[in-house]
Amino acid sequence: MRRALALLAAFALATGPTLRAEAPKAPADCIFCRIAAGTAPSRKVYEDPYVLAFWDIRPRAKVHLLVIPKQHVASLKELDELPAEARAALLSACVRVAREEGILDSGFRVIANSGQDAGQSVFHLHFHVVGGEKLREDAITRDPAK
Ligand code: DGP
Repeated sequence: MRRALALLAAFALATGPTLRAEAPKAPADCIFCRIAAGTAPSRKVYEDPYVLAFWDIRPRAKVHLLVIPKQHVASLKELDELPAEARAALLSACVRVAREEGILDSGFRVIANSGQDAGQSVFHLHFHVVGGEKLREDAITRDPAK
């Protein structure tokens, strides 16, 4: 019995870091972490235990909101590091804020720029929820200059 327990303990020590889901470290200067923590200002429209939604500081449509997870992950590439509840809450929040801003039926777009080629500028996962007017059809294209 003692031998079995010792083996179990050795196994737990050996595999611990891979089995444990550790929250990724956020950069100290992450602006969206600071907004989520309430130490930087934002025009908040929705909050639950997993996500926060607020107006984009540089709106490019009549309605332009950002939906972020409170837990830091850099981009969609790291989506699987979030718990399933947060992943579900993110999409639900996109629909919810679209409804609350009155753009659910007129139409809206949800965009997540991920990485350099997509032009991501803030490396804390966020979904742009845009609408409130006719959006350009070609918002997802190759840069014609390249
Ligand atoms: P992206 O390019 O996809 O990484 O979008 C980042 C967006 O974040 C961009 O539209 C501007 C917005 N943004 C950057 N800093 C702030 C901020 O401090 N507050 C708010 N509300 N939005 C910000």
